[in-house]
Amino acid sequence: MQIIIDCDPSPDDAVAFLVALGSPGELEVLAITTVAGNVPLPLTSKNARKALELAKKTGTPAYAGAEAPLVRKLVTAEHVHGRTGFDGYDLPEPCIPLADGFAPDVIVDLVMSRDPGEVALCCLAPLTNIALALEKEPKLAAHLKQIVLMGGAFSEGGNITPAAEFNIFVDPEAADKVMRCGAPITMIPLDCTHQALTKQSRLDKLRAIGTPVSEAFYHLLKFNKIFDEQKYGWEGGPLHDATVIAYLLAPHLFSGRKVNVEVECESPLTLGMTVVDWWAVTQKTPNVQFLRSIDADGYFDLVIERLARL
Ligand SMILES: [Ca+2]
Repeated sequence: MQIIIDCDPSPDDAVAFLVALGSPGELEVLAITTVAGNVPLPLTSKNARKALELAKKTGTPAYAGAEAPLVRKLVTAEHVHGRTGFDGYDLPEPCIPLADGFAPDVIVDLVMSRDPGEVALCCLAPLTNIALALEKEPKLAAHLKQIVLMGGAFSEGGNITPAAEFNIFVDPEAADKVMRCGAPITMIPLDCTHQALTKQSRLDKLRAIGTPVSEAFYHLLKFNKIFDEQKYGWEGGPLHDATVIAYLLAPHLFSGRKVNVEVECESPLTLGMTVVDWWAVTQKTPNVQFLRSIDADGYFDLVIERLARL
């Protein structure tokens, strides 16, 4: 399957695209596209290239996209990932440049230059780039194989406000546009990712791979884990974004159902909340395959197995 990975690295984004790059038999990564989110755009774009260079995957182009949400001021998450977005391990400044092109334009070009149903979008960040691409090319949604995104929540509540998950909260207007676009959408919310924790035993298995990639991500994820353990009182932090790639590789690790999902774009109290009609109490057409549980051990085994190939 051909995929484009839209992200705002933070370590879990990078783990996601490295798992994809470690799976060449199943996934062909056409491009990494970056957006402002966890940290501002120059840093997400730099972190993406740091991770590509670390894994010696510099043949995969990285394109920068939107530096701010569609209509709102950017909200970032340095409180989780540190000032750089990659705190916890010093990786060298990247040598490879960004590829030439604006990410939303590149997404349109890559998808529309192929047959319908060939390319899937993997969305690991605020959905600004995707909304801009959908705006630019009205036929894009019908041309996509699918959109798989990490974002939102149902019964788990929010992680940036009591009601909202970060990726959706940062650009709710973009998320709303995506939810309504008509492409097949699979959504992996906090309800799933909060079951997938970087327990020390799992991080130890990662480190035991014994490569530069595993050593770096052991420390980067350990840095994130400290914040999450204090916040939630759990053993480990959620490894959110790699679930998107894991779903493409091993959908049997997940379960959920097709439901209607809408995004709150107005209320100051619940801005960015994903309103999930789990019990079909409305007659609204289901627009999202909403995943609610994950086999966490199977997920981490898969992630570690694929990272070991790099
Ligand atoms: Ca992300």
